[in-house]
Formats: sequence, C-alpha cells, structure tokens
Amino acid sequence: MHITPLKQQHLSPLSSSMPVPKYDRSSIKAGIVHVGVGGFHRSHQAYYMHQLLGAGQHAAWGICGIGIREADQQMNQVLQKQDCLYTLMTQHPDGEVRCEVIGSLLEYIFAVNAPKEAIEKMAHPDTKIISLTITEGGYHCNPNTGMFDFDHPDVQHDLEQPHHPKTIFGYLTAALQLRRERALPAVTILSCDNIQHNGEVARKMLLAFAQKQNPELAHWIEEELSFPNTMVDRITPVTTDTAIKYLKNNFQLNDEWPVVCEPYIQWIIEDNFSNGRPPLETLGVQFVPDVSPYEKMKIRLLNAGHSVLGIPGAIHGHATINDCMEDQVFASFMRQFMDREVTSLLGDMEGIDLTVYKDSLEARFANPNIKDSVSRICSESSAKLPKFLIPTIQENLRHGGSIKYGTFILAAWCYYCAKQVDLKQQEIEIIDERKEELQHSANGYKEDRLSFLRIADIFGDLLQSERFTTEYSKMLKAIFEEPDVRSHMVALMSQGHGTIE
Ligand code: CS2
Repeated sequence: MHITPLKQQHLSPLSSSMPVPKYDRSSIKAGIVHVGVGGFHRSHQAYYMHQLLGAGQHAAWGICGIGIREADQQMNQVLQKQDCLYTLMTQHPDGEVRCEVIGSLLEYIFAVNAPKEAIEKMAHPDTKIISLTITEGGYHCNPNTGMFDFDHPDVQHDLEQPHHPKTIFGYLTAALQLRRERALPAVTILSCDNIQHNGEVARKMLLAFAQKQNPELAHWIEEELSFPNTMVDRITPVTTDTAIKYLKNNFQLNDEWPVVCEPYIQWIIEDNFSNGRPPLETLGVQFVPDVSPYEKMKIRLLNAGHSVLGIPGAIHGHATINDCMEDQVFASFMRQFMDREVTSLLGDMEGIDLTVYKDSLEARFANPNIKDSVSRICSESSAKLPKFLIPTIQENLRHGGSIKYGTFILAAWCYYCAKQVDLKQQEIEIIDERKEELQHSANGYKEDRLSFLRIADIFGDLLQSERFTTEYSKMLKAIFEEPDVRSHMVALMSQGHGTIE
C-alpha cells in the first residue's frame, strides 16, 4: 500500500477522496496571528476561517500560528513537514467519520527558537487580530484575588528580558510596542479560552504587565485595543494513533497530527474589533453585545460537567467521557449536579432553553465515537476547577443553595491527587502543572482533614465556610474509607440515605 504524506503538492490527487482547500493558499494574507495552536484551535477557529476562505473574497483572513512553549516543538515539526495542512475528522454519533483537509493555517512560527520573528509577525501591518488559546492557566491570573501573578518565574523573566519573552504578555507587549512606534493600527486581542469574561481577563492581565514594563504603552493599549469576550465550543479529544491509522487505511494518507472532533460547533463573540473582523456571521457565528451569560452557561455546565464526570470517572476506572455517560449512575449524577446546583445560578438568555441545552450536552458527551479521555478532562484541573466548578459552590454558599455534588467532586479530586490509583489499583497519571503541590497537600489529609483546601489560590474562601468544610470533611472521610466513588454517588443522589449524608 502506497501511503502519501500530507503536503500541498499532494492535495490534488487526494481531492478525489476527501474535500481539500480549493482556494489558492499562496495568495492569502495572515490577518490573524494565533497563539496556542492545539487540537481545539484547529477544530474550531481554523475550521471557521477555512470555510470563509473557501467561500472566496476573504483573502485577508488566513492564520499564522505561533507556539510560545517548549512543548510546541512537536506541533512545529509536524506542521512544517505538512505545509501547515491537517485533516479534520468529524466523528458523528452514528459512526460516520467526515474527513477534510483544512488549509487556513498558512504558516507556523516556533517562537521559542525565533522570538523576533514571532514578535515581528504580531507587529506586521497585515495582522489585524491576535487570537489566543493559551489555556486557563496561561493568563497568570490569581483566581483568588483576580490580580496578575507577578511572582511567576516566567513573568519575572519577561520583565527582565523583553526581547526573549516566555509568556504571552511578554510577546504581546514587545509586538505592541513595535506597532506603536511604527504608527500602525492597533489589533484586537481575541481570547478563546474557557474563562468567564475571557477578553476582560486578557485585558486586565496585559495592562498589569504592560504598566510595570512601560506605562506609556499600557496607556496606548488601554486607548486603542479591543478585547472582545467570546464563548467557544467544540469537543476536541486528544488525537490518538487510531485516528492516524484510520487515515492511512482508508485514504492512504499519512497525516502525523490530524484533529478529531464532534459535529457540534459554536462561537459567540462580542462585536468589538479595533481593526476589522472577518464576516463570521455568514457561517452562523453569533455576534452579541454581551457574551457573559453564554460564557457562564457553557463553562458552568459543559466544562464543569466534564470534570464532574471525569474526576470520579478516573477513580472508578472509566477511560472516556462516553464510558462515564454509559454508566447510569454517572450520567444521573452529572445531570442532577447541573439541575440542582447550576441552573438556578444562570440568568435568562435570549433564545436559550436551558433544558434543551442540558439535553444536548448529555447527547454530546454520550457520542460513542468521540472517545474523549478522562485523562484529558482531568488534566490541569488546578487551573480548570477554579473557573468551572468552585465559583458555583461559592455562589451556592452565598444563596443557601445545594453544594453537595460540587463538594463531592472536590473531595474526590483530593483522593485522586493523594492516591493516584483507580479501583483496580491501576496507576492514574496526573497531568497538572501543579502536580507536586497538589499531591503534597492532598496527602496531608491524615494529619489535617482540610489540608488540600489550604491552597488558597485554587480554593479561595471555601475554607472559611463551615457549612462547606463540614460537608467536605464527611465526604473526604467516606471516600478514603471506601474508594468506590460510584456507591457514594448513588448514596448522595438518594438524598441522605447513604454513607455520606
Ligand atoms: C473540557 C474542554 O478541557 C476540558 O476540561 O471541558 O476542553 C471542552 O471539551 C471544550 O471547552 C469544549 O468546547
């Protein structure tokens, strides 16, 4: 069997078996510079732009990808080899797989080796938008205080060495300084991370950093740049060898890093762009004056729902989110969490029926072909839970609402970090930037039941609530005595007749 590597020059023969870009990629300008090209950017924003380019007349809106972390080296190598092309594999619940080559990513700069090139690209006159998927933790925002974390060693480094930055803020200030000196128009900073008020957070953190480095630049940023808030959505699991083999077997195509995703896609953006924007409304993207209620709904239901399944799922030994959904106890537990602890905190949203939305989340999570691993969901929980789950518990504490489902997940997370094995004694690999700290604090439970909660920038003021700590301690004790989380979930749902209440 002859296998063809994915490259621009091989698109023509491939076009008889799957859709490939029909537009002339060499004539397109990169109006967007995107930092953080991973699976999600490639299944979401790059896919939208690909559709737009395919519709013609939008040649100003290609993408230049930038990787600022050492870990981006692999993406760099693959994309350079493949002329920045990749296959998007959309997995339908009925088993259908739709494959398509995406061409909107025009070039990729591995900034770790070429910081100047990356900064110049951001400062290029063609660049109108700098978009970000740098993960929840990449903003260096202390969730407890809402302030910029100047203590992080990378931030310190960037303040000292502005020409060789490590953080997004170092890159942005270097590039924006050039734009200002060259009297170029400002850009829009478009955050696409799962953070409530993501645009505002990006703005606040950038201004804090710039203020310290160069107050005049900070003033210019404040006056000239816009930071629309956005809500982004498309479940994009980690790419596995199965996907790579599928393309080899079915299309004789060697794509070293395809992207797998669900059919569902959504993007809601505030229409506030400093230097023009692509006409994304033609593709069903919603432009609204205030995105906050939609962001809150998505983060508190979808993202938190994932963690509510994933953390106990890992302890139980479920491998994927759809495995969790097949387990009636897990599925009901998650739905009850949504119904009893989240729904009442979400305001009215025009055109949204929350019951329909929650039903659709259940169906999306249950898609048997998406195989989204619980390890992806549990990864970086130290950055996710302060955004996805802890604010829900805090709000419920303020309003006297139910907290038991959310609290159970935090107790289960402590167990997960302390023990790192599932029920069959299989090792659980913790993927988290703060892994050691989490393990250490979680293991302190023997001497101090509340030790885990003492990581203040994760758990905020939860420790101060007696109602919360009482409930948490009971649950923690129960889980450490009997790690069969599923039985506790059953007990918890039967309202007070089980081991925990
Ligand atoms: C997930 C998200 O990382 C997570 O824990 O909840 O990546 C989720 O799949 C996306 O936000 C879906 O839009």
